[in-house]
Amino acid sequence: MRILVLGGDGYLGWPTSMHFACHGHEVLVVDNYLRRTIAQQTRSEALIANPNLHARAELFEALTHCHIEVRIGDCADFRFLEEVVSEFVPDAIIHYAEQPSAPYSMIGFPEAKLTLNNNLNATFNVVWAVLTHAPDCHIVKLGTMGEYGTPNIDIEEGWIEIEHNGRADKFLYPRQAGSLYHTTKVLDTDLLWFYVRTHGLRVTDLMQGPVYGISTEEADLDERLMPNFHYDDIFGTVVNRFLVQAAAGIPLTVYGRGGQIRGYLNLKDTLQCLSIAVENPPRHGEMRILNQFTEQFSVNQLAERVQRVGNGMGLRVQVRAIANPRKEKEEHYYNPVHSGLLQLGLQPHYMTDQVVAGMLSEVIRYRDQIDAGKILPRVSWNQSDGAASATARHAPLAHAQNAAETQQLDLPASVSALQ
Ligand code: USQ
Repeated sequence: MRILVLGGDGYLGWPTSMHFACHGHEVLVVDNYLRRTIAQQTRSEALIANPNLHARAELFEALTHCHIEVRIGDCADFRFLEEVVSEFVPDAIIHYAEQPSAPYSMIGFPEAKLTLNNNLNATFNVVWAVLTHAPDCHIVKLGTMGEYGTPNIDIEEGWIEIEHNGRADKFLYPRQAGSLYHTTKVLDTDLLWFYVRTHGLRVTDLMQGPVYGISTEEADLDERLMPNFHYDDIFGTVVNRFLVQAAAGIPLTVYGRGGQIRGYLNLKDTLQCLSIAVENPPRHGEMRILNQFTEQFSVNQLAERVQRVGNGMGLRVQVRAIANPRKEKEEHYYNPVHSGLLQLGLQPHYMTDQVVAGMLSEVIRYRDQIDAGKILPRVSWNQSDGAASATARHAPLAHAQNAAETQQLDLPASVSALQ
């Protein structure tokens, strides 16, 4: 198949591109390095420095004889995206091209505006590029379990049947996200569902939980092919952060009471899920929604596991509850269905002690590169606590208050133009 990966430089985008290229597909990746730019500006660089996409693709080809085509450009720029889609005419688009950090989206106005503009414009442009130039193309959209929030009822797989005053109908399951980033994903869902209903698009929406891991079959070939492994408070997800903290002898940062439950999955399973989605396209006019995680844990359970395994390896891992910078339920009911991908053949890699030990050993190899200054949360969901959030910005931007000042963010031209 001809597979277009949007956001191909990311933690998931790059391993996904290698995976499909190694499985006989023709892969074109697109990225504008927005995440790299933001990571530099917020001092959130990854643990292991990654070469740029052209260099990574060249190295990957030398090692595997599999080719990945690279285009640098901005999916929020419709002219650029329609050119790519009309030339490549993909069978499937994997759409990761979004600002993916919840904390970044909560720093303040410029960051929220960037997240909203970038994410919605990219999705809207994908829809129109497909309608105009590749109407048979299957759009595989990375959604998030965070769209559902943590309701006090079971979470269904995308849809819910509702009976009301003696009548019944099926609707999108209610969504109530906990950050502006997660809210842009809710808005994406609505946009896609509208165009599926009215224009017959074929869409798979993968509602993914937090991903962990550093290893994939292809990334293991050379450290320069590794995913961008972030451990800071802005781009690092909780398991990856705990692994780095354990390796560096920093107490594990449990936010609040630690009863927050989420559905997690290994990076290797993200790749499996993407393959399953691409190989099983929905019909025209169908929006298939799959909850993409393999097991659920509370933050406390994760901390206990990393502590136990780390101590077994001779580390002295401490756990410390710190004030929660987010607004989220710290004790709650959580029971999401996740049978769709299993029925389609997903074979999970569970988070066993052995898997945690393997990840810890890998991180320990890079212990000298860990910057302890990147660990504590700098972004508060509580706007009155703005001073803390401002420290997450590049110094000259700390007092940006209006759209004109946000131009200083030094972003790709089309993103800045949309502010
Ligand atoms: N947490 C801690 N300590 C930390 C970091 C996080 O207790 O040091 C807690 C958070 O408060 C939260 C949970 O761990 O309750 C998960 O946080 P996270 O940072 O791993 O994940 P999140 O911000 O929700 O976002 C990540 C990805 C995002 C994706 C989402 C899936 O960055 O792109 O959409 O996971 S989900 O969480 O299911 O919405």
